[in-house]
Amino acid sequence: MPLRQTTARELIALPDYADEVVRGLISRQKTLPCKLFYDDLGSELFERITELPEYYPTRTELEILRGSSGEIAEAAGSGVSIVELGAGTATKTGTLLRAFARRQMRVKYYPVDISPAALDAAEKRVGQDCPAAQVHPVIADFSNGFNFLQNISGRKLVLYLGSSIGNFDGPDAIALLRKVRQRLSPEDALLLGTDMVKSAEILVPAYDDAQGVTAEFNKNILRRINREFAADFDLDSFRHIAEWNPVKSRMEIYLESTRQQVAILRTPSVRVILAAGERIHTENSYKYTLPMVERMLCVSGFKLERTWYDRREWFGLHLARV
Ligand code: AVI
Repeated sequence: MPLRQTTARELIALPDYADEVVRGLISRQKTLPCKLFYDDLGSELFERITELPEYYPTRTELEILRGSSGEIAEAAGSGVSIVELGAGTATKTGTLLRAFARRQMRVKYYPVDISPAALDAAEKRVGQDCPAAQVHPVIADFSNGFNFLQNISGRKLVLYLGSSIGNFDGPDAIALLRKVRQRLSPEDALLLGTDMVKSAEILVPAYDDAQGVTAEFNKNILRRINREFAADFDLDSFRHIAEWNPVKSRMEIYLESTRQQVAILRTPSVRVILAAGERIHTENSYKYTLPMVERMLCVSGFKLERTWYDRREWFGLHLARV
């Protein structure tokens, strides 16, 4: 956490994303990094999103896992340890772990997350869903790399589920996958979940639900900025926007100012001037075709081996090797 000197005597600790936040808010197209969604309330709101009728990705991926875990375990090979990046509370992993437990004597499961509370919940859940699995939680922040993969011995299957990769722009997604690739050996594999391209009639409601949970999730980023940067954003003066961009193949999420307004950040001192209708871009969620997935994996040093879909082909689980 960098320290900023505000007066000769006073030192204030700023979060390490402070520069990114300030740069984003004073740019011509204002932006905020979507990783800031996930404070305690944001993580709770995201859990609620995954249960909404309009938000199909979570239950669709689970449908694939329920139908294809046996085949996935067979294709991954024998004697593998399962490492789940961004495991959260491990809601979807039980089915897959049980399929591995049927094939091999021991299943080691390494849920990796930045949140110790989520890892505690993951350990409890897996204890119930697959008592045969040995759980080894790993607290890690991916922005510091994937060194922890080196400390896990033997064959590995790395899971990156939920289309979390879709929240990274192309070059950042490739950089992340390359870093994972560098820590893997030829006998290891990656299971990547991606949300597939589909009609705007399905996509837009998934990111702008009738109950307004996603709107609340989006606005919570300003609540966090208010708390962490002593700011005074008026949440009621912003509107949640979710748009499908077919050219960039992504859902784009914004907060649109409903009036001309000035928000002040006090630490560090920044004035944010917003015109009526001006937007803060808070998130992209990329949707893929199979050639897009193949290319992303290939450029990152992986080779796509096999894909499993749900019955509507809305979501894909891709097994890739180095
Ligand atoms: C975490 N991530 C894959 C979600 C998505 O669908 O892009 C985040 C999300 N944002 C709004 N709704 C869900």
